[in-house]
Amino acid sequence: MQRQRKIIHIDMDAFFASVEQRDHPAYRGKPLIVGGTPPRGVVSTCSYEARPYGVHSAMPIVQASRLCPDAIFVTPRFDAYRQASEEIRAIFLSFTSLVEPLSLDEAYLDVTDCSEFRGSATLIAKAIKRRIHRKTALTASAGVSYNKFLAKLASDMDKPDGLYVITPRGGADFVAKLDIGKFHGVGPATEAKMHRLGIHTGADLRKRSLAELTQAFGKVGAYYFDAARGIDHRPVVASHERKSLGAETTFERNIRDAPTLLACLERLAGEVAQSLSAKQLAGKTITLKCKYADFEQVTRSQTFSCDIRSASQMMPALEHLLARTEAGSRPVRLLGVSVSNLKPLNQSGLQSGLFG
Ligand code: TTP
Ligand code: MG
Repeated sequence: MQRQRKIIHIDMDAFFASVEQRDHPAYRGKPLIVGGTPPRGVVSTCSYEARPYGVHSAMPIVQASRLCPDAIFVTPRFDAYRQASEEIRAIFLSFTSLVEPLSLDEAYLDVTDCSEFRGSATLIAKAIKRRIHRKTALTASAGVSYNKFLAKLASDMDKPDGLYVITPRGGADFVAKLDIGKFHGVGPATEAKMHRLGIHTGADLRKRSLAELTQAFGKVGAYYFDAARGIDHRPVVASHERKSLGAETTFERNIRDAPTLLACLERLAGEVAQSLSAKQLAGKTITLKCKYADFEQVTRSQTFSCDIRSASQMMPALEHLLARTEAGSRPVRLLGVSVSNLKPLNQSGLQSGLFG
């Protein structure tokens, strides 16, 4: 029997906006919106004072200013956010090396083997929150549970400045009441499909057999089957252990024309670059995966001596790799891009990334 794990998920509160309010006392206690500039800019995030107006991330700035005309609008200062992110990461690493960052403001920690506070994950989470506040003057919310799926949901339960624990006893009940859209990996498309199948909550999901779920969702069906029971075996993968980072897409219809394939690669490269940056990693090897309409799959890789971090670095290589497949003459159903040979970006890497 596998040992019960102790997982903490930490997520900073209104991260970009909180940094701005910390650094500009005039913004404190006011609706503050951080984002791009109109007409095309979108909201990165907003302070909690702006949330009752219905403003949220990814909303066009134009719409946010209609909802909350009195808000203060500022553009992001990524250097400041990156610095705060490095400070919180150092705090995580002072408790355990098993830290998996998801973005600048969010990480999973596996504290199963932490001896501090007699191994109490709840007390460790409190201590982390306290240290974060002392070091950065920012608040974080923590979720504590026995797997990643539940720890992440828990951190959202008591925001801002929250601490919420889902115990092994409480896990199944918590999941039963959960909206299906809140399950890890269920995006809008899968949510709609679940609804069509009559699955609206965790309790509905639990009534479905493994066979039914695998038939409807393929391999991830097994993940949903476990998740409905509060089970999630995904390990916390420390960023230095991560082998590769990738993104892929399956087309609704098979694609033959090169411009469409290249446009798709550009989008995937952008996604991979974004996750590399969020996790502060760089890689040396780039791999293109191509699955033809008949499901035969090939991969083509190229290794560089310099670090790969940006989509503009990836694109020439991907174009070259695509030319080494039969894409175009054979219809393609799936394309994937991944970067491997990863290593953490250090401070100097970040600097050259900003100015280079
Ligand atoms: P989140 O943790 O999703 O949001 P948040 O920290 O602002 O608020 P919450 O208290 O609800 O956690 O994202 C972290 C930061 O990432 C956020 O401050 C800004 C940035 N971000 C974007 O730039 N665009 C987006 O669409 C999202 C979701 C976040
Ligand atoms: Mg956050």
